[in-house]
Amino acid sequence: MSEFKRTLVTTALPYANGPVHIGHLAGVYVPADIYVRYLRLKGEEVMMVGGSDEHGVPITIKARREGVTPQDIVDRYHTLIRDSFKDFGISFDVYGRTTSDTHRRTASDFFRRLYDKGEFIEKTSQQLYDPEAGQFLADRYVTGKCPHCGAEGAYGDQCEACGTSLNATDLIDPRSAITGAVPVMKETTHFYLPLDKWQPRLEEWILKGHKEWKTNVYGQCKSWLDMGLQPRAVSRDLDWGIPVPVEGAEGKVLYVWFDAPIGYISNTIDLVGDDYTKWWKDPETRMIHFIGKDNIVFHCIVFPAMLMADGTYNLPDNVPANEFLNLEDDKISTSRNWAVWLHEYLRDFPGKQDTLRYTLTANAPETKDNNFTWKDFQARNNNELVAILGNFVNRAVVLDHKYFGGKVPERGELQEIDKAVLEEVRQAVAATAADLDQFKFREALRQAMNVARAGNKYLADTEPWKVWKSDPERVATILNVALQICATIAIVGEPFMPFMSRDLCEMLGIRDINWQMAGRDDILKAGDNVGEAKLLFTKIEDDAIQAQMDRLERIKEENKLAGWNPEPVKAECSFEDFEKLDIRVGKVLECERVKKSKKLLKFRIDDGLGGRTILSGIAASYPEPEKLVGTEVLFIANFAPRKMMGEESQGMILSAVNPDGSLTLASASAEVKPGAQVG
Ligand code: B3M
Ligand code: ZN
Repeated sequence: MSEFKRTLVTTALPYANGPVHIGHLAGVYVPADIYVRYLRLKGEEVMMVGGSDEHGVPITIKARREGVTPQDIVDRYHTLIRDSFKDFGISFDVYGRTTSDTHRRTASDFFRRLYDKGEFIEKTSQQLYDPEAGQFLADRYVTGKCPHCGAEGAYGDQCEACGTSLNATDLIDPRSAITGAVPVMKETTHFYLPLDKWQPRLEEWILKGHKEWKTNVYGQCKSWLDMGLQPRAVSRDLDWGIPVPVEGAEGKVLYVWFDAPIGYISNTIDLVGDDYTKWWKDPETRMIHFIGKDNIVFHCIVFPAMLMADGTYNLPDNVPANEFLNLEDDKISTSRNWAVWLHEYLRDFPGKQDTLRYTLTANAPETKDNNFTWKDFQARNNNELVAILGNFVNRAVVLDHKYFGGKVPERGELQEIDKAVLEEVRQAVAATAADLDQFKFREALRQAMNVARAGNKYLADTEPWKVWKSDPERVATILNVALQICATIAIVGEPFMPFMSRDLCEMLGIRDINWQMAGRDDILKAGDNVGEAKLLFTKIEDDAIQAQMDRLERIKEENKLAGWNPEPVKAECSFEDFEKLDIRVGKVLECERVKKSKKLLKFRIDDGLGGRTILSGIAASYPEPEKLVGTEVLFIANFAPRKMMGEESQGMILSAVNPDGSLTLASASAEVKPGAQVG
């Protein structure tokens, strides 16, 4: 890395149309933050750029639905998102927004420069148009059937079921997302970036020049390039966005994926003004884009082609894109509310940001989609952060106060076990760094935790509390070594768990940490003061986890109801056929479970004719059958008797099937004499 003087880290700009969730954190912001914190600790020059993506159709659709302006929507969510990132310690140097004046100007100038150089082609084509709304239907304004996988509800720019990126005109049976109308075709002219022109250079640059990129990223680029790049429209007929700065293009705005990546440049300008050229154009700066896998094509093909067309910018050096994080085995989805929202997490687990950062890194979806479960979250907190890291630090500090009044003790000669643990720590530190350099964050975290594991085992093996009476000098050495390891944890743990690191540094009285100190045996000097022990992590109890699982269960139920449709009506039935059925009202005299059956309840019914027994498969919906005694039910009286589980059933009790599959007994709405016929 030494041929570079500085590193510019960009993080995908989240759409300001909803809060951010654990998927955002795991895929982009936590790994990026770990990386920049690590570089800063090494003393490197680094800038971390973020911001909200405030254009695009999803924002206008949400605004329309809520009856507010798009600006209202982005103001609301930009603030919420920015605050969530701050709360989780994501250490942006700048967090901007694409509705800023700087961005409007920067993006507009960028387009104009390319236009003046003749880098666009203008094409007139037929596009989908909503005659009721009087508007062209680009991207998410149109939904229909995916031509690749057949899924319903695919968007005009992408099918979320199979991930294929689409053109609105590819959709089968398209519908306007605004009015539901069937779109018509209408002619319109747009500006296209001829990606095909850049294909040879892109191939040279990626396929030959960046074989070191992650396989998922390289593979996606290769398959795009193998398919052959096509010109791509970079303008839209919309009223929300940055106006196309060309005469005669009134009513057209820049396509959101044209303006959004320029947001990285605008936000840099917001922070450092004209000095932005140092970060964007100096070949000694390297640029790293942190993104999710659905953004790969835009960051590896489209944006680089834009930068090539301009000709004065650096290209990204690496794009360590992640796969997706699932939640409890199901795809995270904003529209289905299937997510853990960061602002809600903080309300439920105040002060536990590091636990989430830790869990998301330990399970990072680096090479394949991965899964977040609340049970795993609890186990990682209780069995790793509390039981290993927290326990070790706490023991070392408490024992130091007990035996040495809170001063770092002078150490005597090191024994084999002391040398061994210090060597183990040095190796873990080196391994952590090597993994971080290669964007392998889960493995890096495991190595960093090995420092705490080694320390914890060291205290368990040396048992200073047993040695104190016979050999206090030996205890001084042990605790000196243990406290040095604590200090290393504060350093190597900082990129991953900055809040823990801050508290631990304060406890140990160390300031101005840097990566080079990590693993050394003289970070703390004999005689230095050590503060009172303070718990770095606390246990998460079962009821807190249960509450989260219950919430998800409720959301699942709500989603089931929201997606429920009544069964289609059966084939026609004649009145004569209906009349053959003898439906009656009965009163329940007795009701109990049928032994050895999970499903069946046995009803004794007053049918006005001397009584009868009916078995019904509704036990799962009525766990307390005795409560049904005295209620009225409807039953079919003229079915032939039938044996079930060794008992005879003389009819069938009617019930309704609920969306969740449970059953509710049908009954008469007012009291009716047992035996009365229904018809
Ligand atoms: N807003 C898409 C997304 O959030 C988009 C990223 C822009 S990065 C320049 O997935
Ligand atoms: Zn599809």
